Amino acid sequence: MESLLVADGVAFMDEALIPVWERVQAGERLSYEDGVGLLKTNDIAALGRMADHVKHEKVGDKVFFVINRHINPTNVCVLSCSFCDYAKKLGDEDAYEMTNEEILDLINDEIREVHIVGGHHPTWPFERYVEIVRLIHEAYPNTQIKAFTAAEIDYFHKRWKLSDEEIFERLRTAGMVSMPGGGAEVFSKRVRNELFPGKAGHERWLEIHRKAHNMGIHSNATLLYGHIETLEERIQHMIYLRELQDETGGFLTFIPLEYQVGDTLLVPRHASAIEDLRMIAVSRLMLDNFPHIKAYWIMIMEETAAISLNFGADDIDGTIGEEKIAHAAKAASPIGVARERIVRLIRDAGRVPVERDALYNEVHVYN
Ligand code: V47
Repeated sequence: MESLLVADGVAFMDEALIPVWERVQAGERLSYEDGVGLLKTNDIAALGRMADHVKHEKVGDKVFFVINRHINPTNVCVLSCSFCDYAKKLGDEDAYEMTNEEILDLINDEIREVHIVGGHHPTWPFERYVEIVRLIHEAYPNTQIKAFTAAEIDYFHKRWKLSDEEIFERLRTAGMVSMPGGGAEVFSKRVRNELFPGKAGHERWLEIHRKAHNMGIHSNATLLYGHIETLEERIQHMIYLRELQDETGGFLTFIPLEYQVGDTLLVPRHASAIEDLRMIAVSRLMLDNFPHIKAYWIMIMEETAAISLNFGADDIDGTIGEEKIAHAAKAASPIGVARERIVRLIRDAGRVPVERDALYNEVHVYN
């Protein structure tokens, strides 16, 4: 096939992308059909260039990262989601519950953001979750706390008969500043029935984020891909998010999460690097109202994350520390990296590293 040169130096192998590129350049919103078409194209180079154009319009050459630490206080969980290797039942040999000392031992003055998610513990009172936030906040008042997914908030609501607003108010008073984007999985009743029937469905996930945004609490959003979901379901998921973002403007970043096969083996192998790049690029193009797209290096590996910085991603998460969820599912990435390694990775991609805080305030630009 011959390549066709068009404006802004994008060479197209797939001519069907040219009208989409025209709309992207005009700043027009892409449709559901556009999104599905983009996920099906083999013209990955043109897809990347289009997404990079949008990324550049939003933040220029900047790529953000944060000095952070993931804390997963317990893996004990009442749910049995069939994609999850992390959750254990009370009494299982490898079930754990961290003590206050163990939690504080993971943090130091340098950590700017703590990311807390864990299991839906059957017997921990809600107060234990609040206590974890308060404990960290009191010991490290300058460290921002991003805590508990919408799935956990829904569990607290059902288990302890608290309103979502009261849950948020108590967590915020204890020191929580924002919410992570987990627990969304795929916004599809079909996928939910098959993989995570006990967990909050998409209407509830969106409702919880809407309420958080209405209370001034920013949050992230995710999509778990590379298992049994269809391409159409991925795009529908992005459109639900785009609609809520139109309404509230409360989302900070979108993170496509590559399913880690581990022992759950929903599919024989994890998504390819090309598929990971495609997801980053398509989400940058579809989610025109999301400020940031994050390449989560823990799940797609550092090499693919580095390439994704030229495929629409403008954030690479952070140093992480000791992540447990993806590593329980045998993620091959290191459990944490140093600041210097992230700065170098971003520079090698030809971008400008910007250290940020949990709310994307710029802390230091590495010119
Ligand atoms: O919701 C569980 C996922 C999520 C597997 O907001 C799995 O900045 C892949 O949400 N393979 C938690 N994924 C992680 C998460 C997250 C990560 C990084 C940054 C942010 C953010 C949020 O992990 C869960 C679930 O979707 N998960 N099992 C698995 N086998």
